[in-house]
Amino acid sequence: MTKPRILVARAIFPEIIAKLAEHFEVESNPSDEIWTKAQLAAKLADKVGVFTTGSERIDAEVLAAAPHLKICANMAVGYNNFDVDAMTAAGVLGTNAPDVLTETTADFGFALLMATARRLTESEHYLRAGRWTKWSYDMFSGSDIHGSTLGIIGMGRIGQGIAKRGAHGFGMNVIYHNRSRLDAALEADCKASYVSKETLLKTADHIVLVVPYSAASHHTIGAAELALMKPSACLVNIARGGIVDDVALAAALKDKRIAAAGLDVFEGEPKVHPDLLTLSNVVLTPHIASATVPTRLAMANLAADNLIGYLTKNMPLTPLNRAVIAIK
Ligand code: 8YV
Repeated sequence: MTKPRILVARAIFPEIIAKLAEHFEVESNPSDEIWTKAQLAAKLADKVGVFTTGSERIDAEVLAAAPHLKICANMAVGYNNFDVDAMTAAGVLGTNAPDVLTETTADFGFALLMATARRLTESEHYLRAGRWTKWSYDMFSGSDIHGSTLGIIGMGRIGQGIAKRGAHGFGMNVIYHNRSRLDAALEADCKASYVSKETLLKTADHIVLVVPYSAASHHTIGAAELALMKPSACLVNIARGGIVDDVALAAALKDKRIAAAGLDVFEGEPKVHPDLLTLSNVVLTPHIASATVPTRLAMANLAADNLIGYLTKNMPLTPLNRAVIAIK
């Protein structure tokens, strides 16, 4: 009996390919070429499943070229690369990779906050350039993390992980804004208080963005919001490009209207706005918040297990549009 055909759209751990190959005929992408939309659509013409990452956009046009497709398994918790409505209309299940990356990503959010507030990369570049000739009293003075007010926008699992690190580890006063308020037990666990977006912007010493990307969250931080922030404040974005208006942020950083920013995600990434590259008060990392070996392996395993679970037993682990399962 021939095995069902699936596509793995990006290079991935060999053991994940081997695991998938026990169940499926796998077309993979070991050279990690980034396919155009037309190439991806052509490759999906005879596939029942696809393993995607954030770089593959699955929309109505791609789905129309994939008549046999039943599942798209994303190796990411965020799934703004999926048009979920179009997938549901086409009877295609989407799955994401939640939970397995929560603590690793919260660790990184905190690392980026620390690096930004304490001017870590800026000072390292200075040292490496051979410019450190003497100590001085105000050299690379930044702002404190401990005891300061941490504002978190987006209080899902990762936001809660960052809140706990701040409140329990660094004695921070944690305030948050979210579409819905957490229940009292979760708030107590995170030692976090719910405030309006405006109060958060005005009172936080440091702001971390962990909100999922959608049309509604586009430019959650733009010129108006940056104007409300303290001039001493740091802004950290580990959510998605497009949550921050990068042009407005670059202007605010240039004019020192806020102190500094730490960015792991960018509008139009992997391109980065050229103004950000020239500024010293911004820490820039290439979308690596979930990048530890065990976590990336866990994410890849979860995506693979969603493909295997759905295509062999009709039982995906982390479905996004559950309605599709009932229809099939
Ligand atoms: C991924 C992420 O590395 O999970 C997410 O939503 O942003 C990252 O952890 C990236 O999306 C690649 O799939």
